[in-house]
Amino acid sequence: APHIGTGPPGTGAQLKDCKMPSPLLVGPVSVRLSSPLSLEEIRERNPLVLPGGRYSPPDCQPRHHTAIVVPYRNRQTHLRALLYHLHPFLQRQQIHYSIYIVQQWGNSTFNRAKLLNVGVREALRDEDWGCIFLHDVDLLPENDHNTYTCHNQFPTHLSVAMDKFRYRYVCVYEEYQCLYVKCHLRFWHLLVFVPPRLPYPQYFGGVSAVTPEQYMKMNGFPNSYWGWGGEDDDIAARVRLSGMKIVRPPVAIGHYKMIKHKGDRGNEQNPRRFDLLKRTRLNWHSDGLNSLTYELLSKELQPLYTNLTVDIGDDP
Ligand code: UD2
Ligand code: MN
Repeated sequence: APHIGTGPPGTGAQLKDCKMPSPLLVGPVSVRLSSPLSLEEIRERNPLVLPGGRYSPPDCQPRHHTAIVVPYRNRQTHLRALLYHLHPFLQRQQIHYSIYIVQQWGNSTFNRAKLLNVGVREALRDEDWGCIFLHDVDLLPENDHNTYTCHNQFPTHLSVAMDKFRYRYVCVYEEYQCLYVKCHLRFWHLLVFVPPRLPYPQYFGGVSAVTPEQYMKMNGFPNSYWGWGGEDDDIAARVRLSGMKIVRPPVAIGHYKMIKHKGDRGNEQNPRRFDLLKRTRLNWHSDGLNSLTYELLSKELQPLYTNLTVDIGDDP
């Protein structure tokens, strides 16, 4: 379908389709976090980014239209690091994109998946995005061959190799399902490989992507996971339950730097996550996009991102 929306100034002119792959790609980049710049400095370095954090390549017609949705509360320095790295990264890929920061209002328990639902719905009000990225604020892509576009059939999981795990692939063989067990200690991750077609959730946290069609098919994401953990496995289970599978880039390009951090106040481990996960099969039809309620308190077009402040309620 032809893209309808707000292009860059002067879209009236006939532009040639952007080349694929983009000639601007540089491959691996070293991501350093030493001195994060101010928002003003980041803005100066990205003069073609429009208010709301929108961008479209100035000299070719983009083939891809991607909204980046970031669940967020109180991570200022991470946000700056993300904007600093992501804007040039996406511009080198010559895609038309916009960055949405979905900020949970108030002190209620954090709910990542519900914020993602809000972000998807609000982003689709703005434009007919072909692809929606679900992006943690603290993950920085380290190779621009990892394109921020969607697979037309299946949801994509992008952050397959993180520095924290010495870039070990979370799923070594595509044909093997990967059971990702999060242990009681916050940063202990145990990898167990199981034969295909067993009913285990696949790892889908960090950075992942869906088309609007894929999103509708899986009834979006759960609204019922308050606090840390479980929601990513629920989303992975929905992918499978709705008849899809997860696709991934090769390990060599799915590299991410994970900003080190402690647990946040208001996002304590969710003790109900194991019980909830047992019921995904029963609940995914009724808990998700079709049961989403929230109040959008404000929508601001900041220079480098669109800020959505939202009241999503509290853990009942
Ligand atoms: C893992 C997953 C993450 C999510 C989480 C469990 C990876 C790489 N990431 O991350 O996708 O499934 O476990 O919920 O596997 N956030 C805020 N403010 C807060 C709390 C969270 O902005 O107070 C946002 C922020 O975008 C952050 C994300 O939520 O990156 C995930 O929270 P986390 O970073 O505390 O969780 P982590 O690193 O264990
Ligand atoms: Mn994190």
